[in-house]
Amino acid sequence: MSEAKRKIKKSSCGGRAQGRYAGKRVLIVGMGKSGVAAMKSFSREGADVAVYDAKDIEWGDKELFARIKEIGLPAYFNGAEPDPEGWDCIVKSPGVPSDLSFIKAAVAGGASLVSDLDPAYELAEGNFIAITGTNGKTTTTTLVGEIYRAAGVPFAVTGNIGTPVIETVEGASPETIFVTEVSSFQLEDAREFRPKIAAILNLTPDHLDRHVTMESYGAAKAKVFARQTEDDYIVYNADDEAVIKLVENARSLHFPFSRTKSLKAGAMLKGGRLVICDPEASNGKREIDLIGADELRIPGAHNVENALAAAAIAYCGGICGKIIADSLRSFKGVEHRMEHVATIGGVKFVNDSKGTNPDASAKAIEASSPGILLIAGGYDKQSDFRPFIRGFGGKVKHLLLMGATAERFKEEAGDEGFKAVTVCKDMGECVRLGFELAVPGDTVLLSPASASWDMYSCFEERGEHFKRLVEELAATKIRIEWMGRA
Ligand code: UMA
Repeated sequence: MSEAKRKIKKSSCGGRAQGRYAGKRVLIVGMGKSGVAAMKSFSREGADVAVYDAKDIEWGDKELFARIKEIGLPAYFNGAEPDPEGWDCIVKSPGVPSDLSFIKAAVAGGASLVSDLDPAYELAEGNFIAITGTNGKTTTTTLVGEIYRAAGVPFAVTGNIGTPVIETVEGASPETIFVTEVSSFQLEDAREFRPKIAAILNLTPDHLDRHVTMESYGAAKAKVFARQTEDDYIVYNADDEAVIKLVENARSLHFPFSRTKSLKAGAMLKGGRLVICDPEASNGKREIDLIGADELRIPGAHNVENALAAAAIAYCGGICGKIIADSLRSFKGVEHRMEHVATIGGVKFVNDSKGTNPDASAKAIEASSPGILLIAGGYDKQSDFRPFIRGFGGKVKHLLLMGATAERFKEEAGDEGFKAVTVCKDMGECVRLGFELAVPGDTVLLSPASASWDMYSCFEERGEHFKRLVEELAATKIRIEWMGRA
């Protein structure tokens, strides 16, 4: 593809629909990060805003409640249901399911239903890169952000990664690139969202408690490219059959990546090196050699895939090979993803709290050496743990389980003949027991294969708790050793 074509052009229409919501009756559903950001943004746009949350915000978040009262917004909290009549738009937070009765009734009455993705896209100056898939989203999004930082392009890393998209669009310029992590929950309600570059990293069962079937989970993910045209790019994993099938009918320019195949065009591994092939490169550089896979500082085969995806995205965005290569070489990974916390008495402690489904945790095991004391379990998304347990391949010595999935996890481990299992009352007991059972050279790995929402508000809080417990353990060990010497 030509250099000129690869460059992400300035947005031709600036904010695509500023003023669209002025005077409209908008109900914001969910007062978490996304809802609060949407409330501010829609109020600024001149919409007639009301807010809803199932929780008791008056007592749960006094500061937020006081602010809502101060602005004078109609508020429905703690079981109060809004009248479904008369809304122009329902802005639903990603964690809220669509089948709440008042939402269904409002939509039946003519209200449009959106996540924060469409309004953010409509209000934004600049262009979007959207990265989705079951796993690897956060690592790939962060890495793409680092590449744009190195290239000196104005950018914002945003979305499911932790900052609501609608919060980042204010103050952006037509040159801004929004490097956006998008979840199936956000995409489900997308109608207008059209990223210049969309990427699908992989597709394995997750969130089936919400989407019910793999088909509807895949259909939600497919919305990332549904509005794209032949001027846009779809970057996708050519090693993943489910992804290949999903993107078959995408109208955008296909630019795949692969760890195992040789591709005519795309990012791939060639003789242990990451390369980009582009037979149509206008500057004659058909093959760009980036770096050796052994130069990556993020461990595991899955991270080679994430690096290839990031390289492919950045190449489609017009970034030169040298900047891509340097960024890949220096990238150290993200917090809560295979994060080395400490080594105590020869036992490594690794925080992979971002392992929120069995497939993500399988990758953590693949990237670790044998001798794993695995801390797992959490919120129940109805995932089947049996294939995950079958994949331990002799590397896991003991399973320490906590949370809502603990008992089912134990049962499914038993079905697979894995008996070294202890159900613990909380994370503290898991960490203590893991250390007791470990010998020097082993790894105590927190990779729960489950979401955190039964015991924590988010996976970050779970990871922070694990890190604090490990630090306390290290301090106790030092104290005991010191007393022993004294
Ligand atoms: N609520 C209701 N009724 C319900 C369910 C929830 O009123 O039936 C209320 C809750 O009481 C709470 C609010 O909704 O006050 C929470 O909304 P939310 O769950 O959408 O959370 P936010 O704080 O807005 O965070 C969301 C994403 N959360 C989810 O998708 C569950 C965050 O992704 C994201 O970082 C943030 O928007 C900014 O974009 C987190 C996540 O876990 C990381 N994502 C899932 C994942 O990665 O697997 C998809």
